[in-house]
Amino acid sequence: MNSISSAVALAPKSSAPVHSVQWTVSQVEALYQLPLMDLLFRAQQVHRDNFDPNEVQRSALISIKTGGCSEDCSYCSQSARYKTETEREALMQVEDVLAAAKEAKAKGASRFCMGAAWRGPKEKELEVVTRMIREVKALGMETCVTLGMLKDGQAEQLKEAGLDYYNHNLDTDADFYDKVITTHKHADRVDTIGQVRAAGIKVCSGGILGLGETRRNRAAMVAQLANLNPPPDSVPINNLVAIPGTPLAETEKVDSFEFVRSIAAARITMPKSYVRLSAGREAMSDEMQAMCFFAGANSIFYCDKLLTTSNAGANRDLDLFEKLGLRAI
Ligand code: SAM
Ligand code: DTB
Ligand code: SF4
Repeated sequence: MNSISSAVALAPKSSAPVHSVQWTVSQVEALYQLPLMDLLFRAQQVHRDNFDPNEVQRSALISIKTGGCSEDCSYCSQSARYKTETEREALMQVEDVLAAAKEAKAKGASRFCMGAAWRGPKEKELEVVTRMIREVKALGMETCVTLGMLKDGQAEQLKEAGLDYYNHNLDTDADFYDKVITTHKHADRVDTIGQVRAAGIKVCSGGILGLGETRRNRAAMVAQLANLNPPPDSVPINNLVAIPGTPLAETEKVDSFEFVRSIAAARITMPKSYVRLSAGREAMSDEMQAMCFFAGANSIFYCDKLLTTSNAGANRDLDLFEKLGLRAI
C-alpha cells in the first residue's frame, strides 16, 4: 500500500446518524506523518471535491471591547492578569462599530466579526451587541461575534438579532487545556458551542498552534474539532502571536511545515468547513501562505488589525491574491 492509500484506509468509520464521522487521534496523527507531498495532494483533492480551489473568503475583525478580561489564557494580551501593552477600553458605541463595518464592506469583506474580551457577556452588554448585529446585518454583511461563554437563553437572543456565526475556539487539545487556561474548562467551550448550534447559529471554532503543544496534542485538537457533531462551519487556525508580558511570550515557534500540515489535517478531516488561515499571517511569507491555501485554507481575516495586534494589510493580501490568481469573496 502506498502512503496515500494507507491514509485513505485510515479514514474514519461512519455510522448513523449521518454526521457522526469520528476521527481517532491516531488517525489524524497518521495524516501528519505522511510525506508532505502526499498529504498536500490528498488535502487538495478533498478541497477540490468540496470548494472552488481558487476562491478565498474574507472576514473583517474588530475588537468591540478590549482588555481587562478575567480569564487567564496564557497567550492573550487582553487578560487582566498579565502586564501587556494592551490597555483596557470600554465597550464601543454602536455607531462606531457600524462605521467600521461600512469601511470593511467597502474594502471587500463579506463578514464582519466582532470580538469582546469577556469571560462571557452580561445581559446589558448582550443587549448592546444585539444592536450592533442588527445594524451590521442591515448593511448586507454576514455577522459573527465572539463574546466568550454563553448562559442559557443568550444564544437565542443573538439568533433573534440575526447573528450568522458565533466564534468560540476549542483552542487546544482537551488534555493540554489546563496547561494554558485554568479559569474555564475545555468542556465549557464544548457546552457553549452546543448552545450556539442548538439556537441555529453557525459555529466558527478552531484553535491556536505554538502554545508549546506536541504534535499529538495538535492531532487531538483537530480530531476534537472534526468530531463535533457536525464539525464547525468555519475553522480558524491561528499561529500564536507572541505577546510580551504573557506566559507564552518566549514559546518556541511552530515549524512552518508543521503549521501547513495542520491546515491539511483540518481540511481532510473537515471537508465541508471553511478553514481560515488566521492570526500569525503577518509574519508568514507569501510562499508559506500559498502553501496553506494549497493545503486547503480558504478563508482569511482581512483587515489591518486583528484584535490587539496587526495583521497582513489588505493591500498585501490583494497583491498576493493577484499573484496566485485567487478570487477574493
Ligand atoms: N474572549 C473570547 C474567547 O476567548 O472566546 C473572545 C475573544 S478571544 C481573543 C478569541 C480567540 O483569539 C481565542 O480563542 C484565541 O484562539 C485567539 N487568540 C487570542 N490571542 C491570540 C494570540 N496571541 N495569538 C493567536 N491567537 C490568539
Ligand atoms: C480567531 O480564531 N482568531 C481571531 C478571532 N478568532 C477572534 C483573534 C486573533 C487574535 C490575535 C491576537 C490579537 O490581535 O490580540
Ligand atoms: Fe479573555 Fe478571550 Fe483573551 Fe481568554 S482569549 S483572556 S477569554 S479575551
